[in-house]
Amino acid sequence: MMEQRGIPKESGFDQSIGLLREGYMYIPNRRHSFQSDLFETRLLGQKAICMGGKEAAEIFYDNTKFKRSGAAPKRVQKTLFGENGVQTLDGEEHKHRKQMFMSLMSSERLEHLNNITYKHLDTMATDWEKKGQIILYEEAKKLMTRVACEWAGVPLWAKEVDKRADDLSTIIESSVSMGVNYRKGKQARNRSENWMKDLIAQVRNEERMPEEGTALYTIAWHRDLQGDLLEPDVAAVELLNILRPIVAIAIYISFTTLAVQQFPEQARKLKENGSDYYQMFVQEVRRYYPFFPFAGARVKENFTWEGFTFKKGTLTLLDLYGTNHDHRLWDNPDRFDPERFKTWEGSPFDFIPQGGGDHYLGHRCAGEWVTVRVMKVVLDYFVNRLDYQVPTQDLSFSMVSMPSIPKSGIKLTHVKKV
Ligand code: HEM
Ligand code: MYR
Repeated sequence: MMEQRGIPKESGFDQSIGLLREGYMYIPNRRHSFQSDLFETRLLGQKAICMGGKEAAEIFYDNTKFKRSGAAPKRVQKTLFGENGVQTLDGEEHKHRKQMFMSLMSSERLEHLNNITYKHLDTMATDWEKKGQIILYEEAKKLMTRVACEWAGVPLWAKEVDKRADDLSTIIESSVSMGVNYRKGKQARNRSENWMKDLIAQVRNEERMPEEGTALYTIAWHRDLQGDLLEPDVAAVELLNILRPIVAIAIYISFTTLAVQQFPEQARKLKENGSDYYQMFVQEVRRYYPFFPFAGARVKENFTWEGFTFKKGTLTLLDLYGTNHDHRLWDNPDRFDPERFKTWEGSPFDFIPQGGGDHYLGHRCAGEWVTVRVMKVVLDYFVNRLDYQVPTQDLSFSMVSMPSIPKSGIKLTHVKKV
């Protein structure tokens, strides 16, 4: 019989405060001090397992071992995810719903996204030339709101852009918050869901005819395994599962520009080397900077791994940030080095900024290709089509508040198209 080892246990009644206090480093700090890829603690008033590393990721994305129903805290559903969306599904129902998302990610649709992103960026850059200073994160939110809506087939009036961008980014920024910010996040979600519900109803009543292949069309007409259309509030949550995270790319746009500023030697190679370097640079931005801290699931059935027993129902968090910075997987993980991706073997379990495993069969982010594509278009534009200056400012970012956003929002001056 295999020896049953105990999981290292964190003492204390509940560590939710510790998690909020240490943010992205909460799991990595304890993996380090326990010298263990997994440990037990208490979070949100219950026993929880935290784990990280390539082998842990492989286990976490094994659908026979973990499930998602009941995993996401209600608070996170009321703001970030929405209720009853793809994130909460399991089994055949999940596979079917996920296929709906992945059908939006064809190479033609990604090429279209590329062109839309370039078009809106070029229009906004003309406007930036007239301003003394811009705050890149604020501009990127508006850019990505325009891109998201056009790509998804969602109509957007020019006068609406600021309000919609504000709501969509408030949902993201308030995903881990309390008090007044949490309430603002919930209100922003409610307004956004109502906006989506109206559009879905218009499509179903044939008052509106979005182009086939767009998210609005696909989600409005999607049928579940029983052959029924999605409930209107679920369809609204899923359409927001497209719009909201596209707007979240504004954070990666800010980090990409920060990387160009912080790592001039690596950025110079963008001009010297070919398009592969853009891909590697963007991958390194996603690996290096903190964004999504961890993913959550529940143990589906009792099982034993590495001598540790995982009990049915236990909340389990997978350390995304820490796995991307695991020194056993990455040489000098705290060095920004795009060239490490030249020799990266492409494992679905070691580079997991947007989750791991398989896009179709598991919960790995449906929008990973969208994210990379948009980041590359914007990076190319900033390096080859724009001149700008970065005035003295606080370019730091928090390793505690989630999601982390560069503190100054990245101020740029003297923006000029070249
Ligand atoms: C799921 C991160 C952008 C759509 C996820 C997950 C993470 C993630 C960590 C969960 C993985 C898991 O639970 O195992 C990010 C980050 C983004 C981003 C950091 C950067 C902006 C996008 C975009 C889209 C998108 C652009 C859509 C166009 C989704 C969907 C899911 C998801 C639909 C749920 C997948 C499922 O449950 O099967 N994302 N994402 N995300 N993401 Fe993203
Ligand atoms: C998205 O909008 O889906 C992508 C970006 C959201 C980033 C939010 C990061 C903090 C969320 C932590 C919640 C973890 C719940 C298990």
